[in-house]
Amino acid sequence: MDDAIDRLHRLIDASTRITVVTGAGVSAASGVPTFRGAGGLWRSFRAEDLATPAAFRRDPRLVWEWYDWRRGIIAACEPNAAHRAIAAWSRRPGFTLITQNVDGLHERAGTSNVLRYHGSIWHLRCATDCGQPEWEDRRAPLPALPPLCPSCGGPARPSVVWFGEPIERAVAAAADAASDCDLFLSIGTSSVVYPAAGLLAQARRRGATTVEINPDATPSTSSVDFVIRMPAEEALRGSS
Ligand code: BJW
Ligand code: ZN
Repeated sequence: MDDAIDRLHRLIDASTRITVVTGAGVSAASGVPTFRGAGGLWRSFRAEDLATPAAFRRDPRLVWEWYDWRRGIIAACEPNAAHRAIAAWSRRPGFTLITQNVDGLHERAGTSNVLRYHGSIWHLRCATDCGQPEWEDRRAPLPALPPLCPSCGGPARPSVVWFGEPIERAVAAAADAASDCDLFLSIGTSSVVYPAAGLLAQARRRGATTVEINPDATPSTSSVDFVIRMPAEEALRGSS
């Protein structure tokens, strides 16, 4: 496995345009539960059942209880060695991080050029789209659920991307552009949620060398150039 890590370091040194996609596995060692797999149960709910506009319409308080609970966990977490290594890479010109994570740990590790593909759990927006721009609220727990829009007094929602919702146009366009790169790393994601999962194949079609870092196999495993079958925080420890 040391050979694979050496190979990764050589590739990073030799590449100008590097794009990284991360998922929940990158934050696992920080104590943030993943969505799927062992230990990935979100309070016995499936993400597919709560992270939807229909679930919010049906029971906004239940959905908010889930987010408030997660905000409380994340607030007590610190970035780990994987976040720090990616932050160090981000100081190179030509580097882009596309994260599916809403936890903000990459930003807290000092990463620049972060595309928050699925939004941010620390940002809220009006559920009725009254025109109020999204706002930041880092209180955990929130004093009342659901929190209210400061403009219209209607319910607010987390500014995240739920199933069936589009990726924010500018973010999707920037991620699409970043898939045109020399080296594309997929780290800590199950690669089952689209369109994020499609970025790797797109990068490969455009000629990128592709690498997966994940302790488990994913649907992308068979199509990458090589795999580092390890937890990200171990594979990237001391990497810069
Ligand atoms: C470690 C580790 C360690 C553990 N180190 N690794 C094409 C085909 C099929 C379906 C679709 C398709 N296109 C669209 C769809 C529908 C849908 C979809 O993909 N469904 C699939 C589930 C089948 N996609 C959508 O609906 C998307 N929107 C869309 O397509 O809109 C189209 C549209 C266009 C125009 C108008 C209207 C609509 C939106 C998807 C939004 C996903 N949202 C969530 C919730 C975000 C907010 C929140 O956090 O609550 O995003 S769901 C959830 O899954 C979250 C994650 O970002 C996302 C991905 O999960 P991730 O990060 O990969 O985590 P896990 O838990 O799955 O995996 C963890 C991995 O880590 C595992 O592999 C472990 O092995 C590994 N690991 N420890 C490294 N230490
Ligand atoms: Zn409003």
